[in-house]
Amino acid sequence: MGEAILKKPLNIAVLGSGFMGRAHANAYKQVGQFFESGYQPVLKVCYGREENRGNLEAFASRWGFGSFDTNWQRIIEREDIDLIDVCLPNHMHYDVVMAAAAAGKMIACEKPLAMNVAEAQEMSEAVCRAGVASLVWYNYRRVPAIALAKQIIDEGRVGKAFHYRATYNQDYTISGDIPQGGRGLWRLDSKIAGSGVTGDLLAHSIDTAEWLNGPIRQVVAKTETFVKKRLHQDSGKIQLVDIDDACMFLAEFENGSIGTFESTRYARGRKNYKTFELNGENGALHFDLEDPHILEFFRYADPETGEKCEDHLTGWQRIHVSNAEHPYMDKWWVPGTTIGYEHTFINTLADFLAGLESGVPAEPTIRSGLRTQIVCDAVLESARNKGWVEIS
Ligand code: SOE
Repeated sequence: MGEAILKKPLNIAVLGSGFMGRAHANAYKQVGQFFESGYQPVLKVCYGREENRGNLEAFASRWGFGSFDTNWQRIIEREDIDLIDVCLPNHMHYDVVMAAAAAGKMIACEKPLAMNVAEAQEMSEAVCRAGVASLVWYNYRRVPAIALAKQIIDEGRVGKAFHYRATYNQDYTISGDIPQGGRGLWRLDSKIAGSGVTGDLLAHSIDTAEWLNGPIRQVVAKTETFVKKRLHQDSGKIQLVDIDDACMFLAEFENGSIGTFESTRYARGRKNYKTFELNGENGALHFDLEDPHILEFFRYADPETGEKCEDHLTGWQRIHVSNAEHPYMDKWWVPGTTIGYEHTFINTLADFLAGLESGVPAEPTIRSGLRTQIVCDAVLESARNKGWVEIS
């Protein structure tokens, strides 16, 4: 006979019951099964709009929430809630984060953090003032292969960086018959989303790039909107589309390397094609999210001795990132087996909980996540003004 160790409950409110609401709810339910933590997330309440009450009720019961509510302000006022998780359309992030910080709640917010830098700056200040723990869900940092790339860079195996090349391409908006606005398609409405692919997809690429290769110093961008008018699901009218359907930009990094970034929702055949390649003096790395367990590494020189590898052995190594030695993988299955998209959220949450215990916050917090918003806004400004924009 023995007694189970009781963990400290962490009472969660998930605001939003769409794609991200599901991904996060799953993470809260799974994390304690696979990672050691003194905290046990408890799905207390979820929020959705009154118009979606039916869906919300079904969502609450499927994921085992204690209750649901169609009033998010009331949820934030609840004393029994520790953490507000924001899985709402982008135009709501500011109001919710400001209210949650004022109420002294921990906050986990989906990306992009805000509609623009001005909002993100205020949100960051509010969170700092309140002294609450926070997180922005840049989940791709927790793809084991991307975390391994970070480790390899930190070990000096890539060396002085010359080129960074990123893509994030999808193809789901090519048809002009797809409406804008409403559930699932609010990403096409600039009043709700803030921007198109820049905030939605390039924000991920920028977060990964700055994490791996350091800060971006300046950018020059070109955006395009291919379908200029679409039926709006809310108004029932044909309305102008003013999000960026595609965006490409050049970047100069503070470490002297130069980069290209490409993102579109019109790359026929591409579903969630997020890639990067980093070419350095000692080696190179390549990653493609459509093949998420593989990290390609080109080993040219030993970082310690600076000596070139033997000529007949140089070449790309295809690392199947599934060994217990690889980031996060000791928490999952046996070597050679794989994990999926949903696990990136579980890994992220595990880091957040570990940060609560150690006092060293998991990155990015809302404060450091502001950085990606700054770069996104610089990219959009550059596209508008057709010139380089420096990032302070
Ligand atoms: C858009 O289609 C989207 O769902 C993004 O909003 C997510 O952040 C991305 O990871 C997958 O694509």
